[in-house]
Amino acid sequence: MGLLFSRIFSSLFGEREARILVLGLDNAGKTTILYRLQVGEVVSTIPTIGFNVETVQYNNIKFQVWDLGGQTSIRPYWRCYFPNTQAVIYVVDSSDTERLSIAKDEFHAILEEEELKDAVVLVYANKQDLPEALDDAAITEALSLHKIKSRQWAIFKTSAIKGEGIFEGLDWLSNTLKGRG
Ligand SMILES: Nc1nc2c(ncn2[C@@H]2O[C@H](COP(=O)(O)OP(=O)(O)OP(=O)(O)O)[C@@H](O)[C@H]2O)c(=O)[nH]1
Ligand SMILES: [Mg+2]
Repeated sequence: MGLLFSRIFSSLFGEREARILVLGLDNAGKTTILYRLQVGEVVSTIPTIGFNVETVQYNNIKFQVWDLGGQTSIRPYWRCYFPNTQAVIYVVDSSDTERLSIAKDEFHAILEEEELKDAVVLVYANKQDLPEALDDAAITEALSLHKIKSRQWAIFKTSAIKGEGIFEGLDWLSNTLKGRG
């Protein structure tokens, strides 16, 4: 009985899939995060021209994770990937204080996109291992996260290099997506 129940349960809820976009300025750590999620290790990266895509099975959700290049000249192509996206992971280099206002502008431009209006937003305040990194409260302020209306969002402090915070964020994401039925 228990086995039957768990089979029915997993057939109802186990095959859930979610398409996730990982966005943020160049050098934020997006590709490092993608491979932390996928292989659980630090992989040496080069700047992404185009995209990387990997599948990550976590908490009964099959995440299809799209990691897009963040250089200025590549950002206009992000929109090609917007349709059918359930969540955006926005990665910020918390030590790159000079470019925080650009990171904020790009972030709010994403929020205004019609095709992403139903996507939940997870912000990673990355590179927390660096001494000059701003914490999550400061990044919340710098990105004006509290201005977000009618959308579920969260921010987590992460260090992709140390492997900290990333799965905590993914826990939030999977619970939030499951809660949406
Ligand atoms: N100290 C520190 N360095 C990090 C962290 N995450 C990524 N990096 C480093 O930051 C650099 C850029 O990382 P990538 O993952 O390639 O950055 P990206 O966001 O994919 O950049 P683009 O592909 O150009 O958009 C690499 O040298 C990484 O090793 C982190 O948490 N801490
Ligand atoms: Mg990259």
